Amino acid sequence: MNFARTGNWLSAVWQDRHAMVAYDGKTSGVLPNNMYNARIPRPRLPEFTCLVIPPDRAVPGLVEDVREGLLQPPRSLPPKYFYDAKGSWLFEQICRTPEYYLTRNEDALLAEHGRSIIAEARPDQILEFGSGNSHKTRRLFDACEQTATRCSYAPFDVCASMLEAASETLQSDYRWLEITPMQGDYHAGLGRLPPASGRRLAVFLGSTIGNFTPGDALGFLREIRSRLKPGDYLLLGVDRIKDKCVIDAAYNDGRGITAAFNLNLLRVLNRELAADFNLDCYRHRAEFNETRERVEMHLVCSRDQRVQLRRMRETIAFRKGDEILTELSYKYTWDKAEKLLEDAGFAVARHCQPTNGYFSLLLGRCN
Ligand code: SAH
Ligand code: AVI
Repeated sequence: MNFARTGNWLSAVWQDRHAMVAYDGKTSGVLPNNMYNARIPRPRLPEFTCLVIPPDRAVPGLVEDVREGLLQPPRSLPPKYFYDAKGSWLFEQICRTPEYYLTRNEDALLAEHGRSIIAEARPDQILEFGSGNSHKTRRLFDACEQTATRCSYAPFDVCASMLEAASETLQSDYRWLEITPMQGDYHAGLGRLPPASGRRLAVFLGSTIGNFTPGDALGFLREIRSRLKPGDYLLLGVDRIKDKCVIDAAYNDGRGITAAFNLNLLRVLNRELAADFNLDCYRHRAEFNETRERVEMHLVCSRDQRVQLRRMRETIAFRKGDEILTELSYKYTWDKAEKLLEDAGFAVARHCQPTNGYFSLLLGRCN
């Protein structure tokens, strides 16, 4: 696959979307599928500004993470830096690729079981971690409408532009929904989230839990549990172990969108650290490691090069073949997914999967 070619068309599409975003007066590239309708002027929607959630404990920032992870081998960076406005938009495009089965399978499960999930949890508030464009969460709002459940929605994400645009779009479709977008880093603790009265349904979709190591995943779900009370619920989406070819294809889509998403990390470093990564010198590599039950995603340097990080007054000497580990994406068995939820202090109330067994949607109850 020639990334230079696919990268060009993706950049053109991204710029075109942003021209329309400016036209619409919005701040992010989150627009509906039928993009070209966005050229038709629409009545102004209410505008949202994120509530910024301060860190509850110190977490390294980009400079510390780069100092710790990138300056010497083995090189790695945490995946949260993927999600600037462009990275969030690229992730949306990944979700639409035919190879990325995760989104379609989870969405189908939510469509099928959303109503019974809402009927059981009867939430006063849906609190979603890593909410992104909140697209699949619509299945829960639809179920709320069908069951006359009136709840509020608190999406929590690191990407403010995505949160604000998603909130505006949601509000236009669900006028009754009280939305409070919250911007912050969930690794920095949940202690500063605004308290909620009534029943809570915490939601963590997309198998984003797979981007945590199993130990960190358990720690994070326990932290969520500690913010909930008996009678509250957690809805968790988990990707399952399956044929390696299916997983490898999902992380190496034919149009090079995952490659562009991965490479965008270097663009973030160029912008934030006044660095001079030449994106043409790196290629995307992602493969399912069957022994470790995880996809390992890398950027591979294709020739010797020196990179300046001017804001940090550092230089990195890369050799041809050097790799940066950019993401791990753990996959679970049916049993391991349940054990994770139980070990975190939830009782498994429901566990749904499609007939192909590709994905798990688990509802955990706080007893
Ligand atoms: N839930 C959506 C999006 C998944 S992509 C879906 O299933 O499609 C992962 C999301 O988590 C992104 O929106 C990203 O911005 C967010 N995210 C990643 N790291 C984060 C962090 N440390 N704190 C808060 N949000 C984070
Ligand atoms: C957000 N997360 C669950 C995605 C995943 O599948 O690990 C991110 C992603 N990386 C490459 N493609 C999608």
